[in-house]
Amino acid sequence: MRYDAVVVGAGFAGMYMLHKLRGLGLSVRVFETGDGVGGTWYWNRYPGARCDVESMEYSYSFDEELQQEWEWTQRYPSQPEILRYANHVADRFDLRRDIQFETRVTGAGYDETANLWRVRTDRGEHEARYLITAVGCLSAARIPDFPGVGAFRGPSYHTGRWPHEGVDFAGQRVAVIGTGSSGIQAIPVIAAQAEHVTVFQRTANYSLPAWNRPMEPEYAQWVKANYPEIRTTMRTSVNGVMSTFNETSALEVTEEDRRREFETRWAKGGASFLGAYGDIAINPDANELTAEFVRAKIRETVTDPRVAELLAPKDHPIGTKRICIDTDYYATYNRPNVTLVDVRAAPIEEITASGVRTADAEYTADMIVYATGYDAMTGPLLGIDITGKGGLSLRRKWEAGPRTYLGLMTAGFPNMFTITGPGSPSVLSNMIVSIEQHVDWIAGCLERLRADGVATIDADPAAEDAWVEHVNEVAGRTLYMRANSWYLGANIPGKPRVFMPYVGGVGAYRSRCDQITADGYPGFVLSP
Ligand code: NA7
Repeated sequence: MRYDAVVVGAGFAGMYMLHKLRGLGLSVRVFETGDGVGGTWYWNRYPGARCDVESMEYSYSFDEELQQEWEWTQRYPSQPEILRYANHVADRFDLRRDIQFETRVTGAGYDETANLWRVRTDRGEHEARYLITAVGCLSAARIPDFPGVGAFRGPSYHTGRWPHEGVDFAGQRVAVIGTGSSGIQAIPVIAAQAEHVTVFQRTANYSLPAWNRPMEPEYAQWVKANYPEIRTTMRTSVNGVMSTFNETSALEVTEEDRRREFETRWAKGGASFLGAYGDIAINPDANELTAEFVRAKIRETVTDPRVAELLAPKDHPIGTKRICIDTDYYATYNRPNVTLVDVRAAPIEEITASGVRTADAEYTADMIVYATGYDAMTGPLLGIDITGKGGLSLRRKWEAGPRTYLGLMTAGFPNMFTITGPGSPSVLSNMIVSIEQHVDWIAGCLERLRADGVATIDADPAAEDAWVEHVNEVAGRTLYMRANSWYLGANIPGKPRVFMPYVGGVGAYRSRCDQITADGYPGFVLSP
């Protein structure tokens, strides 16, 4: 079949892109691997899965009635609630009729002569003028290649591919590998049900309390009444959220003032803690003061000093790996049925038929939960065999790391857009804010191309080089480069060490994109 646009993925990005393109009168087909909408929130059904952005902010802003009618029940939305919301949006805007579920896009090649994308799926081929990827940044789930992964006798699960029917942990000895956001959310919930949980930690992570609670109706009402200003604040902020970012340096205030500020933000809960001072992300001393406050909280909470020391992160500055937001994470280690194993000291050597063997011990388990993360940002895109002009493959082009202009296009792949691609602020922000901005920009661009009779748009290689350099330069001014994070691809052996997201902030990024539109798309090559 031939369409004006093919969109890959029916998560929040793909759904909104479909809605916008329909509004332009384009014929659109969305292909989605899962059998429902929701993307990340469709796949991540592990116990405790919850968004780390507050619900009133983690929602679409494009439709006034939608944002007024939907009622969130908790301060931080749980996975089932977000999935209900995604389904509500799909129903409300009648999206499903243009989404083909249970269909994986396996490849796409640009046909220069016909100026068309030929899109291959596991259920047939299609053609489209525009190819728009809405594949998510954290959707290529990854289990490390431990020897013996297949040898384990019991069931094993990756948090990002959780069975829809759920998992019963009662009476089970569960091994959990990984202590990123997913592990930190799942461990307390699993520990409350299982006979025993053994947590395998390679890197201690900083986690802040969520203090999740039912939504206060007055608060929801206040936000709804003030959405126009609130959404503007979010869109022009650094991270796409409403919370206040204090510009003062942590080093300019007295110890007493600092403690008060940290305590206030800690008591409030959530990631706004990191907005306490303007230099936490850039000044090592300011960062260390912040990190030490969190370590002290961990030591206060965890009763066994040896365990507390293992949990207190020391090898990377706070905020340089995605901050975790938890419910009872550290206190869970006070339970008699939870054991922490340091696999930095003695790495996992093998998964055996009966459990996990590290360099110095063997741990028996009935189940293994892999909370081991993703091939982030590039993984989902390079999982598709994409070829551009002259048969250039994206895998080849990005061999030494992703290269994009604004995270929106990559030179040599005309009429292909990436929503929240590498080089955009996406994963450093409230994803929905970034998604809406990208979708609006792309839709505006397509409308303009049509009006001006432009047949192809491509990124100019020189503009792309300059953007990649700028992304690196801005990241280099921060402490982000000091952590072995998935932002840098460091979690995947052999992946090029390139800082993938843009740390300049969603507000600055938006202004730049808007300016480019206003100036007639400098940095892009338009052909009639
Ligand atoms: P993350 O944050 O990538 O966490 C993965 C965890 O798995 C992390 O603790 C890793 O340790 C650990 N891991 C990965 N490979 C290994 C091996 N080989 N041995 C031991 N431990 C390992 O993924 P999440 O799913 O938790 O969160 C992803 C994002 O989703 C999150 O940032 C939020 O944005 C939402 P490491 O730190 O690499 O030493």
